[in-house]
This record gives sequence, C-alpha cells and structure tokens, in this order.
Amino acid sequence: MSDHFPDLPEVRFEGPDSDNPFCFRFYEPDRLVEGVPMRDHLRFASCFWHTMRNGLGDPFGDPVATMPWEGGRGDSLDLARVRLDAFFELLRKLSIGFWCFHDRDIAPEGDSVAASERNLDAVVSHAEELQRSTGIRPLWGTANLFSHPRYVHGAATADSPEVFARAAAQVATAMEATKRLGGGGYVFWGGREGYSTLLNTDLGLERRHLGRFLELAAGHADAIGFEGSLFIEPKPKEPTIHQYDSDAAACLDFLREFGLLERFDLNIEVNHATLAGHSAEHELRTAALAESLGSIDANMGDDHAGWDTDRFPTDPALAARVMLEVLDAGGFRAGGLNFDAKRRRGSFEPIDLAHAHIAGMDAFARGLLAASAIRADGRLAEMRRDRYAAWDEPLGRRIDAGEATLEDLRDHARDADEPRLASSGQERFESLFWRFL
Ligand code: XLS
Ligand code: NI
Ligand code: NI
Repeated sequence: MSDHFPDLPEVRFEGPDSDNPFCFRFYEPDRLVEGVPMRDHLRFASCFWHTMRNGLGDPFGDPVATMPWEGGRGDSLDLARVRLDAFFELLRKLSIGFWCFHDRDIAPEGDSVAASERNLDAVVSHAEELQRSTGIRPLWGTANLFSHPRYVHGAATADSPEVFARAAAQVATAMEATKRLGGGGYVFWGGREGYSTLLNTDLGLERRHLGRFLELAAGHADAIGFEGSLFIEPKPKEPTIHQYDSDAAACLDFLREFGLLERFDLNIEVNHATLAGHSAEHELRTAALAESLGSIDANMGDDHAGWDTDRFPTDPALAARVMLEVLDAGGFRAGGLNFDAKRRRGSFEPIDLAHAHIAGMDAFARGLLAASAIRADGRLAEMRRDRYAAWDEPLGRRIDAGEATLEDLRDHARDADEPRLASSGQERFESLFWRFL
C-alpha cells in the first residue's frame, strides 16, 4: 500500500461529540436507515479531476496545490499510475466506495488516437489492480470533450464532422474503459456543446448533431454490452453562454424529441441547478417525475458568486433537501453522490482533501438522517397532501378524470360561491423542516 497521505489515519465513525478531526461525526456506514445501510443510501464517490488534477489555479493566479506525488515525473504514464495510487489510498482511508473519472484525467493524450487509446489502456490496467485490492469501483466514467483545443467549437456540435468523429472515438474508448472497470454509469456533460451568439450558430443543425451523437453512444453501449446507466448532466452556462443541456426540463425535452428518454437518465449537479436559477430539489423532483433521476454531483455554489464554484457540500440543510428527494424517489439504483467539488484555493495542502471529503460526507449523513426522520414523522407530507384535499371531492375528481368540459365548468362556476382559499403556510412548512436538523 502506498503512503502518500502519511498524516491521514483510517477515518471511522466516532459520533457527534468527538473532537478528532479525522473521524465521522454522523456518517456511520453500517447504520441502517429505513432498513438500508447508510453506505448504500449515499453511495459516495470522489472525482479524479478535482481531487487529483486540480492545482487550484484561478483566472488571476497559478496553481498552488501541493501534490508531493507529482514530483519530477513529467506527464508520464508512470505519474498517471502514481496519481491513482495516491487517489485510491485517500479513498480507502475515507471509506469512499466509488470514483468518477474523465479519460484524460487518468491518462495523458498521446500524439495519435491510437496512442491515446494505448495510454488509457495501460492506466486502466493499473486501476483494475487497485480496484481489486480495495473493492472501490467507478460510479461512472466519461470522456473529456472540452479541454483539447480541437474542441474549441464544441465536440458533437462542432462545425467540423472530423471533430465529431474524434469525439465519437473518445467516447467509444472511454465507455469501453468504464465497462472494463465495472462502472455503473457513463456520463455526458455538455462540455462546449452550446453557443455564444446565434449570429454565427446554426441552432437546428447543432441540436440535431447532439441528438445523433447521443444515439450513436447509446448504440455503442448496447453493442459492447455495457449494462450501466447513461446519464446526461444538465448545466445552463459555462463554458458557453448557452449550453444545450441547460436544465433538467430542457434535457428531458431534448431526450423526448430525439427518442432517447428511455435510454438516458439525468445526473443532477447541485451547483448547476443554482446556475440555472433553480434549487437542487427542483431539478431532482423534475427528473424524478419523469422517472429519470439517475445520479447526483454533490457540490454547492456560493451565495456571493454566480459561477460554478464547485464547493464541497458542507451544508446539512441542503443535504437534507436533496436526500428527501432521493428517498422519496426510491433511492439510487446505478447512481450515487459524486463529490464534483474542489477545495478553495487557500486550502492547498494534501490533508485538506481529507477534511473536505469528511465535511461533505458528514453533511450528507446528517441530511440523510434528517430526511428519513421527516419521512417517518409524516407531518410534512401530510400537510402537503392536505393542501390539495379538495381534489378528492366530486368537482376535482371529475376534472382530473377528464370528465368535465370547459362548458360544464362554466355552468358549475356560475352557480358556485366565490372559492374559499386557505393559507399555503410556507413558514409553517419551513419551521417544521428545520426541526429535524
Ligand atoms: C462541469 C461538470 C463536469 C462533469 C463531468 O461543470 O460538472 O465536471 O461532471 O464531465
Ligand atoms: Ni459535474
Ligand atoms: Ni460542474
């Protein structure tokens, strides 16, 4: 076993009163909640890109993260393997059972498509060994179709079919790698699929090509026997001004239009919901109503900044609202909670990676406990049902059953008294919610 985090012990549950910075105060992997171990409700994953490849540079300054394992190895396959060693050591010590990756995070791009494929293959072999000795598996894999200069105009929506073909090659290989590692899902985040001005953009053509790309990818999944789920990850902007996969509703509509709704589920990212002007729970409920709630990128934004800040989700109330949606939707099947999150630039020491993950895991453990207590208590759901009780009376039933015409309703309204309304009681609901935290 590697020793890249010598100061980090194996992190265990010690309870809310512990002062040990390297323990869980709420996350108790084996504790049963609604009859299921916490571990299986939460299905925590860490992402390779932010955890191992983000040097914490920003538009105003250079990378500052200390990464002792990088030392003097260039961008070699050797270094790629050492990074994986360090990553798996961290995950093992934190009891995180899943990981997520882009092809290019884990293996360097070569000078030809075939060379890139060989690089990935070599690194995946190493990952297989680490997975075997730790039991950690990918929650999902994906292809990076946005960093390389060739993707400056997008990948599937580029103005060049040659670029489309390169992107297709990358997805085919990344999906095969995900399958080989036993990944439960494969993600499509829009990358640079979007536009900045319609003056230079053929919107119809670009959307059509994105539909074709997803159809081809689903076809490849079937061809290679990839049994995992395919996820679309909505995001409204960044890097483009208008991303095609802008929010859950837009994605569902897109999938319906191109006949792909059955094949794809959604991977909802909390901070992307914020950017779209929605709450995370709005996005989750929208996905769940379409039976398309697949997975979650668990992070959070910042009240004072309007971009994808990808903070670690350390807010238990946010986690409770998220977990309430997840539990009400029947829990995760293939998906889970992927910390698509990075440390703040000032938190540049390797040990901060541990603190950040522990904080996120404990917040979600608290959120899960609160959400399940809310469900067991039942009052919130009951109060919500009560608001709509009149729909169980004759008039409501007739409307719902499609048995009343507009004319029938006019006749009814002419004879009826002015409707008597009741308060929607937002504050009453909110104060009940907070009692469980
Ligand atoms: C970027 C996205 C990205 C996806 C994976 O904003 O969140 O990290 O999760 O490509
Ligand atoms: Ni994400
Ligand atoms: Ni994001």
